[in-house]
Amino acid sequence: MSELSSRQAKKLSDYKAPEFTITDVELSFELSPEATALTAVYQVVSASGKAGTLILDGQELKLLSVSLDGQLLNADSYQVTAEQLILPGMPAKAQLELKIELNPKANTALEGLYLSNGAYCTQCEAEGFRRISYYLDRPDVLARFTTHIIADDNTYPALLSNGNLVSSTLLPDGRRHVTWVDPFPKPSYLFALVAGDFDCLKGSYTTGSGREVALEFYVDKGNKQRAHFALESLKRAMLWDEQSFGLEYDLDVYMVVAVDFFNMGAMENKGLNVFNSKYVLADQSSATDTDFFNIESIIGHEYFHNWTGNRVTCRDWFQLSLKEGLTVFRDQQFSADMGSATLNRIDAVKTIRTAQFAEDAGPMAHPIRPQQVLEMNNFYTVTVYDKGAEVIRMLHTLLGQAGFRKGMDLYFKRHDGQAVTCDDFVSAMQDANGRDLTLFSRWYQQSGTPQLKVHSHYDAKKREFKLLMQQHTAGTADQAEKLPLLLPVRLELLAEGKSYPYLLEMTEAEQEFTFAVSQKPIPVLLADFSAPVKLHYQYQMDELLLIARDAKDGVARWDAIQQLWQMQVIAAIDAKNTGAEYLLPGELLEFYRQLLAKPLEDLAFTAELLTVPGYDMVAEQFDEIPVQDLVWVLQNFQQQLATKLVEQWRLCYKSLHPAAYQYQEQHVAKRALRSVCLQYLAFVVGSDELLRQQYQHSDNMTDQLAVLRSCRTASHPLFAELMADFEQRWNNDVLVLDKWFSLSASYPQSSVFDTLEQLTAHPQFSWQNPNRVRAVFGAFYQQNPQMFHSADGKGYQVLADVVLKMDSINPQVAARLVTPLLSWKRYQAQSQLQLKSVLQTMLAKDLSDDLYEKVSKSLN
Ligand code: 0A1
Ligand code: ZN
Repeated sequence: MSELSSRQAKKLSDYKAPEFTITDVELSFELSPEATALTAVYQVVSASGKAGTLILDGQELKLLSVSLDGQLLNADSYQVTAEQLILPGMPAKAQLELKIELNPKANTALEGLYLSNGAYCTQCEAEGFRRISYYLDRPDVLARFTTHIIADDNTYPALLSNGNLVSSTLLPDGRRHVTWVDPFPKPSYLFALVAGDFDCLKGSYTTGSGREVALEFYVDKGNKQRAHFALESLKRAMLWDEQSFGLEYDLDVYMVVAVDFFNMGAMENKGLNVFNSKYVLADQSSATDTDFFNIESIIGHEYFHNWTGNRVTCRDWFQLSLKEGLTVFRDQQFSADMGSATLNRIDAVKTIRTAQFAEDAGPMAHPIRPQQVLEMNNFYTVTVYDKGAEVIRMLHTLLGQAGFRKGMDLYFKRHDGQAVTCDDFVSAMQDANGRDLTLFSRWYQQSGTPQLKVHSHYDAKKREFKLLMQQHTAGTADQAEKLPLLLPVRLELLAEGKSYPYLLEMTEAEQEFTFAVSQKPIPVLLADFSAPVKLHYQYQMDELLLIARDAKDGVARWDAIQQLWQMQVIAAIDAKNTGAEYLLPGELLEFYRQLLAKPLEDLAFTAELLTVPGYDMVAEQFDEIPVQDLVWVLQNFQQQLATKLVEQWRLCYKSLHPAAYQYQEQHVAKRALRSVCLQYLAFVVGSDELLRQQYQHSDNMTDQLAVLRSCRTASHPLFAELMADFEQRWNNDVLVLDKWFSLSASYPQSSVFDTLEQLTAHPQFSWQNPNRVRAVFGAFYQQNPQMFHSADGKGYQVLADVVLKMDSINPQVAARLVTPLLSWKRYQAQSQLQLKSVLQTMLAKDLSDDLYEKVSKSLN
């Protein structure tokens, strides 16, 4: 794997249109776990009308034969390399037939054709189709697919592929032969095949124009009851896309298959979505409110891809944000319309401020349209997805709802059925609105987090308020020089008890804005987080508290409290370093006291305001992260709030009587606030009874898990006992048991290292299943900073060993798990040395491209 040829990065600037294309594909699979026989027939056409050399992509394939226009070719008339099938002398138009043998059982990378608990399934994005057959495996080659599947009818009653089922025949030998035809030309990454024995939940949806669509959810036997919520979510998503964008579904059937073995969340294959089962299956006793929320949002996301991704797809993989940024924006708007817009926005802001800002500051920094890629799977990132969505949101902000819709309409009118670029998208927005977006396009080219510094001045005589704004983006690992960007800055001026809204457009490195106001206002800057930047403005504590009470925008109110906490963190660390005790200021306690005495109407928003920011959020403010100080300070703050307001937490908790479980906005909100109270109460003595009561008597997973989490975070003595009970209860339900795995791995005490060993020896643990590995080790590094960064470097060593082990099983998962080790430059001297050393050891091994790209970059 380490020879140079496989380490060639591809560049956006090297893009060339394909010399040959494939217009029609006919695939016939005879399924067998270790020797699936595939016959692939392609209609190949040269773009120039001339004969030439056809080069197809392929990986780890056993090629049995090649025929051209019905003639079997001699092995010396073509060439097979580790990654290509080269056919010189290809006529301008020909039919190519390949026979290939596949071993799905041996496929632990979960790309291409593999087995998940005995069911066949595929994953082809980004470059997985080349593990099924030799092909022009690039998104700008669009072909009509016909798929035949032949398999034993008893063992695999469900034989599925893209498009519409056109025939199904029982063969004399007990096998069934089905044929699927997908009328929409598509790139190979959207191909899918599934074969298995499932329970099927059926529903239907009638589109606005009267098309009857069958909806089918294929789930493991016995799980049908847990698929209802996903089915209803799908119907809501279908209706929403019609109402919001005028977009209807286009096939007779929409299928969703839930599988246990999956590298990501879900996949939008045309007409046949494949989902990680954790994003389909839910009921009140096994899933939390957050699980329900995620299911609706991901079901929406994959459905919305049918237009933004499938009908209009990407020209090349550098354009990934064309479909992903846009589709995340669409799923965020959907979720906002299904629930609380403010809370959804707060969630998105948290993602940007933690993971995305961290990515910008680390060795893998890249623009939302990357310029260079070694392994495409490494670019399914929070930058491409979530910052990509922020970029779309800024367009929405600048053009307004109606202007944005005009742009979308023009985009579909121009590009339906095509593979296009991000520039094509921006052009449609520009042309539909008669507005020059040249400067805006820089967001696609430039990586990094802009810093926005703001100073204000009030001239009482002139009654003028001035804002001096400066933007600066520091160089990133991939790009030293940066230019000013177009920043939409939403602003409220709070004065005379009123809020005056503005939308500023900053286009220069430095700009001054003047406002006529009759008294000195308090500026609420970057309301709704209108641009993905780091804002610096010297607020006073009383100003922040006022914003938290009076701003119109909910995100700004929440953000004011976040900033207040950031100030406390800095002050507390300073105090700690001088050995002094730091007490939270009275004003802040008073704000909390009042909020608890009289929660806002929106209980979920109240819960957000009452929550001390998480470690990740606080850490991102530091160039060099003082990990243990932060962990200590955040713990100390919770302890102080718990003790000083103990009666208030108790009263508030008691006032929120639980009702019979429903996944419904007000109910979710009430549980959220109740959980926040419980979390604080776990820090004070005398809460055992209350914790135990809630654990034993609640009728839903949300409330039970809240108890376990509270005990974990406060290192409460009840933790061990309740966890043992939980394990026993859910031992046979791996999806639920993953919650137990995560809680165990995030226990913030040194005993966790023994625990990790026990967890990987657990009968339900499997290195082959990404959900299990992530449940344990993802939780360990994401939710246990204290132990992951333990002074002896043990946490780093443990993760490095796991990454190496995983690299030989599933490189994609390994390359995701390695992320926290890469940003060694952000930590203190001792940790830097330890991290660097584990990375160097890793680099000396024979790594997959996935892992090599990340580790080598981090050591540059
Ligand atoms: N397109 C999917 C995400 C996805 C990407 C890659 C995968 O395997 C390598 C799987 C899924 C989405 O955005 O939902
Ligand atoms: Zn997507």
